[in-house]
Amino acid sequence: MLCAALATGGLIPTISPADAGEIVVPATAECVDTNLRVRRGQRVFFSAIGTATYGFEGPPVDDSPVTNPDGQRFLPYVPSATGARRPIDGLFPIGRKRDPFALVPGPIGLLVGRVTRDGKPFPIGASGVVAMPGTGKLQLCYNDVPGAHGDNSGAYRVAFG
Ligand SMILES: [Ca+2]
Repeated sequence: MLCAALATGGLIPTISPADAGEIVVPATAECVDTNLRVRRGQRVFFSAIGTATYGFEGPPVDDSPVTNPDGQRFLPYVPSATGARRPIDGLFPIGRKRDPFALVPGPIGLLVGRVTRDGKPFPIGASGVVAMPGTGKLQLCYNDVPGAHGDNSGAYRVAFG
């Protein structure tokens, strides 16, 4: 009883500092293992950087946009309705592309997690604390349609703790 009381006494279960780590998530790999074992309800902090691409997209984009871990997309120029591409110094945001068939139905390129191979993928994004939906080994994934990761490029670097 005492243990149960302690477990529900308002303490937020987090992972041990010793289990904190960093991993590269290539966009070509559907998911990669973190070697972090988590428990359901445990809160894990994530911070992700980097850019990747999900493959060629037809009109009106007609190019291979770059994504960030929040699933925002960018082009290295300013597109126009006429097809003209005005060069810029940096990246031009073109919004998210929601795909109902992606690992997580939602933005392509989003950083996604799942607990064990068979777990249901859940959104993470670029930064934040996420309560783990299950118990087991945590995997991190690039949100794309399963089987469609082969034409991707780039990677996200993800710190967790
Ligand atoms: Ca793809």
